[in-house]
Amino acid sequence: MDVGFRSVGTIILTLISLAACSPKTTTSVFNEADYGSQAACAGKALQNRYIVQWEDGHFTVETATTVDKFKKDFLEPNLKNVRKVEYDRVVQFERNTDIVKLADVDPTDYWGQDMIEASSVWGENVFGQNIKVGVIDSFVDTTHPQLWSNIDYNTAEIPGNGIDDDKNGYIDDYAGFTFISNPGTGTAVSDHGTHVAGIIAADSTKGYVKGMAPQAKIVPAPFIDGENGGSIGDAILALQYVSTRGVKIINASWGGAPCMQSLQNAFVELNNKGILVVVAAGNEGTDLDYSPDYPAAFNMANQITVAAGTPSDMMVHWSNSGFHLVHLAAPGVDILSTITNKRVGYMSGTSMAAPFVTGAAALLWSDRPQATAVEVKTALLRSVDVDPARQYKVQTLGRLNVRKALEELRKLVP
Ligand SMILES: [Ca+2]
Ligand SMILES: [Ca+2]
Repeated sequence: MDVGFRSVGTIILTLISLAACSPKTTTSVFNEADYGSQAACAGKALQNRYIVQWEDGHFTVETATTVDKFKKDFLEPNLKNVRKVEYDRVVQFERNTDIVKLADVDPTDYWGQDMIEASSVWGENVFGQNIKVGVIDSFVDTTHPQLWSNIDYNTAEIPGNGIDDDKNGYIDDYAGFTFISNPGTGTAVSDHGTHVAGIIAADSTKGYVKGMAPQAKIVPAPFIDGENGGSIGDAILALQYVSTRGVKIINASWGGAPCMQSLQNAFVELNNKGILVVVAAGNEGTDLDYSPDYPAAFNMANQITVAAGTPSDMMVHWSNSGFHLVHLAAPGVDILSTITNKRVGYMSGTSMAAPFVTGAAALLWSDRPQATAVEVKTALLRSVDVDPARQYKVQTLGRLNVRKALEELRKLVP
């Protein structure tokens, strides 16, 4: 199987180098044929929005009423400086149910943190100090008593005055920045982002939830409002934003992007900046090696893709898997974390498993700030717990153990 993957890679590289030698045209940077013409690319497209990557690597999202107008008014005049254009599309959260479980919640249920031996790391005064984490998700309730002190506030920005005080291109980005152009229906605010943020960095001294890295700082960059999903273009803008805010790690608990070269290019930009991206494998119960889904299946050097395990330390049936493309498992069923309106509740999904790995990476990096993203990833993957009787269907066959991961990183980075 490995040989097969390598030969596919060789063909792609050849095509790219040929394309680089040809003169650039509107058709070569914007292949409209990918729009709805391939079954694998049949994601819901947002037809009036175009993701543009410029030759210097940065991204914008452009709008136009028709594709002809876009090409004539935007693409042709800017062609020299544009590297790639794609239609924008919709992606969804990787959660198993839309419902937060509030009944039968045990507010002292730390099965996930216990299984991966987090308290052993906390016992060494390793809490994620000085590490910033980007949460690309839905709204994060920064007023939650367990979260407000662990938000990375941009103190050069005065909130709420409608002015970009620090001139970084984002107006009022005091507690992160919002990138939502595909609004949800109804009025309910999704708890997803608040729950994910709490698993990573809830302040365990201020309530029930034990965040993995309780002194790390979150940079919220919401791009999904709720049940309608969010736009890939907004996700890319959010990834780009947090990368300018000094984050070492980004949590991406969403997926379902079909054939998105732009999103992969955005991951390449993050890789160039040494940022680690932790991605939820998805909850369709499929094998990503055979039915790839993005960003989970990008397989970038700076990427970790996470499956979900149960309290009995087995792969949960709805978790996506893959011996090649999914790296490890982490707790993902009935996970206690922060939700809106100052509450706590359970949620389940690979969306909940990924932030355990994100928080573990923050712990490791705070202990070895000089480590590279690849070293942190290597330590996390080399140190998983493997039970021969019930191996996970993932590359490492095992489940996160943050105590062993820290030992491994200290060997790698003495
Ligand atoms: Ca600003
Ligand atoms: Ca301001």
